[in-house]
Amino acid sequence: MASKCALITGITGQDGSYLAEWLLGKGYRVHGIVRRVALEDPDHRLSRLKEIRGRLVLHAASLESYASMHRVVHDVQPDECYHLAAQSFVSYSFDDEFSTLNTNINGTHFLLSALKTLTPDCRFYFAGSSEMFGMAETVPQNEGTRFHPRSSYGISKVAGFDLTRNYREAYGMHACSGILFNHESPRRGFEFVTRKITAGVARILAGKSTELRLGNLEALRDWGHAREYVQAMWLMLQQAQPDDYVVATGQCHSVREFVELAFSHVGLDYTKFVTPDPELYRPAEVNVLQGDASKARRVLGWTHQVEFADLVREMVDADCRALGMI
Ligand code: G4F
Repeated sequence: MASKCALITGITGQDGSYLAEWLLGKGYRVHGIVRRVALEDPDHRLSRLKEIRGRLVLHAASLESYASMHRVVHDVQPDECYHLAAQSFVSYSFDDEFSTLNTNINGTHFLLSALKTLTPDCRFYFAGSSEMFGMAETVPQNEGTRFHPRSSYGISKVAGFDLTRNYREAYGMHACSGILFNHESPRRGFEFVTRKITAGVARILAGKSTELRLGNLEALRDWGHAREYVQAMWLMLQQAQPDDYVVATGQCHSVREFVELAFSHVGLDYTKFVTPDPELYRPAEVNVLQGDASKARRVLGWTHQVEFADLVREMVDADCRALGMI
């Protein structure tokens, strides 16, 4: 039997790179959609893919253009499509609501529409987010918890979730959403708080910096390891029936706990280096996110393995290693 073909949007990011590795390991032919600038600056923009670059087929295309999505789907004829690309930084979505809504909602819609027209049997994964829960009524949150997004990013993800469910119900597509809680790794972008902290710790240890400016330290998040979360995406598309799943560890910690552990791992006291910066507070914060992944555990057989403290230590070690500190 011929190997399956997967198409990944957002393949250059943290999740895309782990997912591509996972699918290659399963014998898939893996295609990815990237921005044209990424192909022109591969050392920088394709850095997470450097080990596997020769085994991937990359297509330059824009999520903002239906014609370009149509062309890629037509050329690739995927069996499975993982739609991970998005403007995914919540803070930035307050600075530019228009481009966040435009890219995230239209990108999902264009892709679903192209798949429905050209490859209606293709299985589709949408990267939903715990940000959809926002100011949630209950803790922990599961698939039945009402959405109350607190940013245009969260709103765009609710729209993508609804589009995905609608294509499933209206056109019979095997379309699933993963409602993933925060997931991190040494490949995380520097704009997100976990990597900002671990990179900051390494710079302070290396004598390249003396302070780390942070916003709300009391926010609570459910942090897992991204390498494990992409396996849940794949499992969703292997089920006979399409459905939506929360993916989370079920444990939550404050940003302050993350900071304290990251600094203490290298023998530093965070109170000497962390400076609160009101500019970094969000106009509307999501205070508590904690997921209940019992459905994913029951149906997919998925459960997290990497615990919070190990995740923090792995990220700090990786950033220290990159600066030659260990
Ligand atoms: O790391 P963050 O920027 O992640 P956030 O907003 O929770 O969103 C991430 O996870 C979502 C899944 O739930 C994804 F959908 C989304 O795409 C993204 O990957 O911020 C985490 C918390 C926030 O409460 C924020 O206010 O950290 C707080 N924080 C405190 N100081 C900070 C900072 N966040 C950032 N980015 N930078 C700070 O200096």
